[in-house]
This record gives sequence, structure tokens and C-alpha cells, in this order.
Amino acid sequence: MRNVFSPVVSLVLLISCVFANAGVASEGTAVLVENGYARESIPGTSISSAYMAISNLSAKNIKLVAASSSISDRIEIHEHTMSDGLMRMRQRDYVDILAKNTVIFQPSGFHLMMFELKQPLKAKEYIVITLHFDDKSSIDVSYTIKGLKRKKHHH
Ligand SMILES: [Cu+2]
Repeated sequence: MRNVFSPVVSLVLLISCVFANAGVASEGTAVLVENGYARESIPGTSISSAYMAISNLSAKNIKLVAASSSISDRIEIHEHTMSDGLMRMRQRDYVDILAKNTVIFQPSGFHLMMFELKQPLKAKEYIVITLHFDDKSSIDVSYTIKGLKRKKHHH
């Protein structure tokens, strides 16, 4: 799907970073997605997660309802929540992006979960994920791939 860039959003794009995507997908709805990144896949697994900040520049509430990519046929919208002191992950049907608001997808919060990756995700490469909204608009977003943290775990 094509995105028509508005002058205002393009200006924001120029000021912000190279990997930000912006689009005015349908009349009255403007979505800006910034800071998209995905995690390098752990060797031997075929899952990963992706994060970003979605800004709704319009005066109309929208919902993120789906995500799709050539890298995976199954991308789900997830949310991490704490219950009984345990971090749990649950699937969400949608995430509200209220008018003039930004929702940040980040570790320990909302994220996109990719299953059955068609190829491993390697650090410093990038993937494109298309975000779909309830007003039938969509936007292609570049996600840079960040390497796994090489922390030592104590078990
Ligand atoms: Cu998840």
C-alpha cells in the first residue's frame, strides 16, 4: 500500500532519524512511527520481537489491529503484564492509539511478536513490518535489528 507523505510529517521525518517512517494513510489520519527495532533471533529459535513508538498525529482515535511482514506469516500484538509478581505475556486484538498521542512499544510492555521466522534476524540488518490500523490504513516500517544482550545470567 502506498503512503502519501504530507509536508508536515516529512519535515518531522527530516528532523528525526533515518529509520522513522511517516505516512498519511487516509484522510484525517496521520501516523508517525519512530525508533523501530527488532531483536536478533536467538540461535536455534525462530521467534523475535519488535518495538517502536507509534504517534497518532490526527484528531481521530485509531487502533493498531495487525502487523504483517515477508519475514513471518504470524506476527501477533502482545503485552507484558505483571501478575502475582510474574511477568506474563498475552495477545492483544488491538492497541488504542488515541488522537494526538504516542504509544511506545518496549520490552516489558507492548510488543510485536514474530513467530516462525523465515530466516534468522541478524544484528545491524533491518526488516520491514507493515502495521495495519482499524481505519484500513497501513504503514510500512523499517526495524533495525539489535544484537542480543551478552549479559551473564546467574541461575
Ligand atoms: Cu510476546
